[in-house]
Amino acid sequence: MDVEFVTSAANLKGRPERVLPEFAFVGRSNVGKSTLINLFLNRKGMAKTSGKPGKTRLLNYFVVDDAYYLVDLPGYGFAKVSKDQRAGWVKLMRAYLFAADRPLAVFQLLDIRHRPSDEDRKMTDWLREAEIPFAIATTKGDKVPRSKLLERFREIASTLGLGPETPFFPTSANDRDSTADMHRWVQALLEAAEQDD
Ligand SMILES: Nc1nc2c(ncn2[C@@H]2O[C@H](COP(=O)(O)OP(=O)(O)OP(=O)(O)O)[C@@H](O)[C@H]2O)c(=O)[nH]1
Ligand SMILES: [Mg+2]
Repeated sequence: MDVEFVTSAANLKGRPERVLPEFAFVGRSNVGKSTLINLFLNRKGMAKTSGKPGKTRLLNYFVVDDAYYLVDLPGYGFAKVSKDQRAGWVKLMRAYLFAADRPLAVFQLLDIRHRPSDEDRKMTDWLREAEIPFAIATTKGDKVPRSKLLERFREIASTLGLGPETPFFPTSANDRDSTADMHRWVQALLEAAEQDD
């Protein structure tokens, strides 16, 4: 897999000039977006990760195999933000998700250990409203015993009102194979998009 960092955009105007299908990663701060992007790309330091929430504040673009972008989006639910920062985030996210050339699909990340927050639910509602295909990717699978996984998935699905049509990708940063199904989903969407052209 050929991967390159392209650019960090503070707004829609800052998106890369070259238009390619985009797969965006959304989720609360610290959920593990940057970590999962690195795992998916098999590149350790590609997306900057941090123990402190709020690390990713821009739209960070990575190009994969000259074919599509992965976009690391700023997280939400970070307590230490001002009203203005929060409003700026909402504006940027909605502009991005509802743009004419919006992402081809979105991975919404959820920490497997926690019940989705009100903000997670709002994000799912936006994705439905924008009619963007989305999948749930759970993170930090290593922190939950296998015997509890099914229970965790059920709670997530019921809290967010997800039906069986929503793909569910359980991942764990210590298990690179856990992104295999995400790769397959990306390829399937790219092929379907090509046929639509
Ligand atoms: N144990 C474990 N820790 C993880 C996993 N995924 C992420 N982490 C840790 O969670 C913390 C946050 O990860 P990031 O990838 O920086 O989170 P982020 O969602 O990009 O955060 P922001 O950029 O602040 O929005 C880091 O300390 C990671 O090492 C996982 O699957 N298992
Ligand atoms: Mg990040």
